[in-house]
Amino acid sequence: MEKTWRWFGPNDKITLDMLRQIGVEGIVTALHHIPNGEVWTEEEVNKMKDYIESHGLRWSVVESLPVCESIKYGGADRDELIEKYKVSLRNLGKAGVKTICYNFMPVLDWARTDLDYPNPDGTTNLYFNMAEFAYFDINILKRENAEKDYDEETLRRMREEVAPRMDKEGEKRLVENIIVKTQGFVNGNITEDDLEPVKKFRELLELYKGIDAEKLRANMAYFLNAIMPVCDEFGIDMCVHPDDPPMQILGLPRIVTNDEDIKAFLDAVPNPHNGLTFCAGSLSAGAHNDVVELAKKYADHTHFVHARICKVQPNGDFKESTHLDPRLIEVIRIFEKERPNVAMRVDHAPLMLGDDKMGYNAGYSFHGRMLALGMISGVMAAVNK
Ligand code: DNO
Repeated sequence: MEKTWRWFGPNDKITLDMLRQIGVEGIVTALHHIPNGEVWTEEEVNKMKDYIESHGLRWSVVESLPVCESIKYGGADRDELIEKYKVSLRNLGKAGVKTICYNFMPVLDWARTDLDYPNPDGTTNLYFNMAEFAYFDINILKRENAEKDYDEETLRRMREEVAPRMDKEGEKRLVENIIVKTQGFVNGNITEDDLEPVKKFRELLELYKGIDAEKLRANMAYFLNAIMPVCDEFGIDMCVHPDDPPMQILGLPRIVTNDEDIKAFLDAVPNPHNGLTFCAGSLSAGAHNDVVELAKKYADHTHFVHARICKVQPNGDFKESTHLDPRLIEVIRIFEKERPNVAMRVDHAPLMLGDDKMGYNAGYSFHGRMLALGMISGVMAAVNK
């Protein structure tokens, strides 16, 4: 696979020159300065492409070309927004940037409750605590009937373990982690500049009243059918990112969570350009998924690989595991054999050796990811020998 790296543009503290020194071959990035829904012009696309190429690298993958909420819930302006999306795709296609990662998660992209959970060795990791998430949903967001979405044990942990240690600071931290810090930099709906993130978040949830999984699926197929002619013309591969975590949350439908879901969106729009970002990390965050089996089954439909993996506890909490987890080694073996030309990037690595002082985007440390890339590169060399 091509060794790529998610880089956040010329303002990223990690420079392209640094990346060349650590064995990165291709860049995964987006035009983060362009607001969601606006066209990526030829000029802006070429500017980014030229910048990357002037540093001896190539722009391998767009992550993400964001799909506006209105396309997801089927708003009145969705056709207009899809037309703009097609123009952006054409401009990328003309520039030769032909792998496009996107997601179809309503309102919230990925979710974590803790961004610096301490490990015994002194590094820190991302963590998802189900009981803290329930606390956010029930006590902070105050979503109607939210209790019904959690099992007894989670509610007990919430009452007995989370609530007694929560104070204003703790609640603020949960809000920041769940709907601000993990979202803003991925072109999410909420940024650090929003003064009332919870209020804004509630308004966003309202947009999905009456949208169930079936409607969301139909809207995804509508979107894909509309853009496939452009993908056919330019040879563009669309690859949807699985929902992270792969389950219904906050009363929102989620439709890329498991084997049946993946089969359903592939069957709904049977075109080789309609494919998957195989994010082993997102899929493994649900105990129902066997990532190795899924990798075998969907390798042919995968256009981009995210190398990371999670360990789920019996209570539903999950943590990012080491990049040398045996399941991830198997996943790498499968893709090296079946899809040797797809792009792969390491994802969500620990904070280590001073990373914590650098203000990197959550999950996107330098030293942690460099170590992970070293590990994955070693695995690739070994499985190919
Ligand atoms: C988080 C990322 C996601 C991903 C998008 C793709 O770290 O994996 O934000 O980029 O869901 O659209």
